[in-house]
Amino acid sequence: MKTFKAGIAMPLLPRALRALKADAAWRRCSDAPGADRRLRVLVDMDGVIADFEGGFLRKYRARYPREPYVALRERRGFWVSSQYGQLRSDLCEKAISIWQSKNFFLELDPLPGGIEAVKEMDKMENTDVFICTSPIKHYDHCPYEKYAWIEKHLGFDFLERTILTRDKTVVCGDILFDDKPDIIGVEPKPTWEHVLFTACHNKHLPPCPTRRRLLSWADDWRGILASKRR
Ligand code: UMP
Ligand code: MG
Repeated sequence: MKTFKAGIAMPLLPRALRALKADAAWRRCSDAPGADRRLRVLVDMDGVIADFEGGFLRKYRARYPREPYVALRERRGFWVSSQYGQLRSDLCEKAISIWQSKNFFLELDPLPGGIEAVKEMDKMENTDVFICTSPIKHYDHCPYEKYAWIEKHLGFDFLERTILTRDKTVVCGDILFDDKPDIIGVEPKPTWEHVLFTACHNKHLPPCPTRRRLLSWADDWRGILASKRR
């Protein structure tokens, strides 16, 4: 019979606990009705818990102090690079150079209330929270820095709950809090309800009767979660 020293068995314990939680999360996917139905919440990173727009503008103005820029109140459309390209064609590449730089993603400030909300959600019963974020294709720094940012602000254990994908439609969940107005991909009918998180670039969009908004983390995100449990 095999015997294990305590030092070998101990690291297996957190893994076993994680496996149990993963199994519970799977049961949610099977749409089990009743009390043990778990809610899976997907939370976007840039523009929802990390201040991409503010971080971009600060670093763009520091690197290109003589170039024109778009104030946050003038931002329109999800793509920063497109609006800068419309301002002057060469500014599109200059904008892109900012988020391709080392430390750009790592040094983003958290958006007000976002970290606290995610931590609170994560402690709720029957709730599985995942960070679901799209890295840029210029991968020198971004994927590493996204993981590092999550570890720094949410803790090492949250890396277990981190999804990096360019296509969020293939991820299965109940709710996706995301600031991008049009989330499209290969799956025409994603399982999640997209709740549009208000950002400088989307706040001027006309109200859409079929889509809920979360104005900020001070808004009623708890009510949105509760509505999905009913
Ligand atoms: N992004 C661009 N171009 C832009 C604005 C943003 O490539 O003009 C990138 C930065 C982020 C990603 O990596 O898009 C946004 O990711 P989500 O927040 O949608 O996950
Ligand atoms: Mg976003």
